[in-house]
Amino acid sequence: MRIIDARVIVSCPGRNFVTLKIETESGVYGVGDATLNGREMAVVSYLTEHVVPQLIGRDASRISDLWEYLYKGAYWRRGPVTMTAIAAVDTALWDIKGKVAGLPVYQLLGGRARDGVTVYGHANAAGFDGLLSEISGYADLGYRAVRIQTGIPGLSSTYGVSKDRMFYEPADAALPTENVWSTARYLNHIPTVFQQVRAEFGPDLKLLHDVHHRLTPIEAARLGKSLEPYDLTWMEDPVPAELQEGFRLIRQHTTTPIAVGEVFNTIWDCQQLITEQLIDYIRATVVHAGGITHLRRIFDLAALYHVRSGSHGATDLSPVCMAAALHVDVSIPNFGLQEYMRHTPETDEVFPHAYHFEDGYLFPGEEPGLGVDIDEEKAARYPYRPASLPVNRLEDGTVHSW
Ligand code: KDG
Ligand code: MG
Repeated sequence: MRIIDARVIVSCPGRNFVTLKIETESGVYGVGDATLNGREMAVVSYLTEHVVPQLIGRDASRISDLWEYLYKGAYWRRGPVTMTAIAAVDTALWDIKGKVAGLPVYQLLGGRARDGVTVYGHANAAGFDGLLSEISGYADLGYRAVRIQTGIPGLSSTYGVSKDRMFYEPADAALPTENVWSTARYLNHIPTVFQQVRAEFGPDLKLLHDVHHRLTPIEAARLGKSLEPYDLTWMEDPVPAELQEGFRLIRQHTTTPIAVGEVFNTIWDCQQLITEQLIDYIRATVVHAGGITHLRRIFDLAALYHVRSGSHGATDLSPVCMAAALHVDVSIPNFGLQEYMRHTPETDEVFPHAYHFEDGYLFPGEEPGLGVDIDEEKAARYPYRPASLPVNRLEDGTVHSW
């Protein structure tokens, strides 16, 4: 089954998405997400200039071989641009394999290991009253897990607090906007928020929080310790994770579970974190970690060390990535949680999909392949708009992690 065409489609139905569509001689085609928020066109160029020409004429059924060919064959390994491009090819090939087999991809990955995929939503508001009503809204929809982000007194904006009530979109301008950050204000405020939320909602609702790479290990240790009474499901990205051994320090001080991985591209980014049991949830994704093939390798390693999955599912990961993630989630033994930030109606219209939400769970659907498509005619109505993620500075002007 030869590949006869591969096309990169860029569209902005509410936000930018890059999609790879691979067509075979039999007429069966597959889709893969290639979106790298704020750096979309770098992946478009990598795919169109370097990858697509190498795909034409190859056998679409040889998923592992093509993965190795693109990874080892480039000589330059790893990195978000390369791995997002490889992920798009890999995802599209799994979609094709499922369609050819007449089976949903999760069946090819071993079948269901659970009935539904437990998801968490994003409750956020600048102030406490708004936050309570957001959390109640999610609980009413059936969510069992909610991520809590809130404004910090003294800071005009912070990560995770939306301007739009329903859809959080941090890539808010063509060139980066700038935020101001204070670790001291943050560390003093956050435990008071969780104390009130836990008191209000009782012990059963799973509560999560994203630190978004802003602390040092000892600061993260203090935060984790101060949050222990409120029983968080996880504290996410407490520190920038280039220094994997830095997590040892956090671990020595707190039992608050740790989740990390949304910016990881390969198993080498988390090998030490997993094998030294320095984390509890690995949040790598299909689109940024080399596709279904490589993500499964990461989750398999994690399973040996009692680390569970907790995949990233922000709105900048397209419905194609979400569909692929759900086939993985439903089939692996060590599934933990799946993030589910809802897409805008325009996005859902451009990407019709079989997955659906019910009572706190997502279900991948039973269509052959991934059960997701791109409507190219509709996609063409939404041209690309440059958008960048913000940059963060401390109050004295020093550039800080965002
Ligand atoms: O593109 C960056 C976003 O996906 C990221 O900021 C969202 O941290 C995030 C999350 O956990 O969803
Ligand atoms: Mg995050």
